[in-house]
Amino acid sequence: MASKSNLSFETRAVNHPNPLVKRLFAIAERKQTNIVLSADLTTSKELLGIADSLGPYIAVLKTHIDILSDFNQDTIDGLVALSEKHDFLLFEDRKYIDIGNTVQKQYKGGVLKIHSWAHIVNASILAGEGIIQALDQTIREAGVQDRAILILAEMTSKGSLAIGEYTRASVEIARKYPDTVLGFVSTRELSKHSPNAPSTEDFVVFTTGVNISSKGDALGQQYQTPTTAMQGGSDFLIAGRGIYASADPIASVKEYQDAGWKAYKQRIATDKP
Ligand code: 5BU
Repeated sequence: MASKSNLSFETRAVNHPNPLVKRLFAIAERKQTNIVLSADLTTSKELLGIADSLGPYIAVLKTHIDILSDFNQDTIDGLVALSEKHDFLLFEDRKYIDIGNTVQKQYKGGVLKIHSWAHIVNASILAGEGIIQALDQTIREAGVQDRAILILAEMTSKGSLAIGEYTRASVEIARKYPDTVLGFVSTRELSKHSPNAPSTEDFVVFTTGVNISSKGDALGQQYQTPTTAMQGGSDFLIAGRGIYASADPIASVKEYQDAGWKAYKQRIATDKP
């Protein structure tokens, strides 16, 4: 069994081969937070405003850059400056899903130039391994140390077909790209009971659909709490409306930060491999 979730981020950082994961774990320990803010705001002013005010409490800022009505280079410059100011990584939730050749163009180019600023992107393996090969190649060609991929292995929406064989194949493909695939977007730890797992394997689990006070929304979203997500082997908790749409986003982000960190501390104190 290759579960690393009973170990502290600090210990995992020491042994982890990926420099971006080392940096992510170091940020989490330094700021005592495993919160990923899903900042689904639709103007640059709102996005940069929330990133600045909540930046001190988060490890990663997750964007949907294509929902901005006024996207421009200043938006990117602002995000990069805030990620340095507050010490968080940028994750563009682009969910690439196409043939490798197209995805390379979408990742590197267009108006969004996602590779130039997002530390982390995610992709579905519905189209096969070529998509991961394409993103991996782009990252290697650029020769940078701080770009990586999450495979979208499960989804939180009702009726999601990202289950079963699709999820198993996500893990198998991730294993082939240890330098650039840092883990999964999934509702729980996936590789723990896998018979093929090498003992050094340490995928990072990002979990969406985290909300303290709601069970879901009217369009199929399904939530779990920070505590249940952490008990299921999640490492980083992605929360959006539960934080930014609350009456007091700073109080809310602190509440999520406390809940996530407490559950993390409990897990490393009690969980056994
Ligand atoms: P919410 O406001 O906390 O419901 O936002 C959830 C965010 O996570 C939103 O940006 C979604 O696009 C994203 N998401 C998700 O909700 N479920 C998934 O399975 C994946 C992403 Br992958």
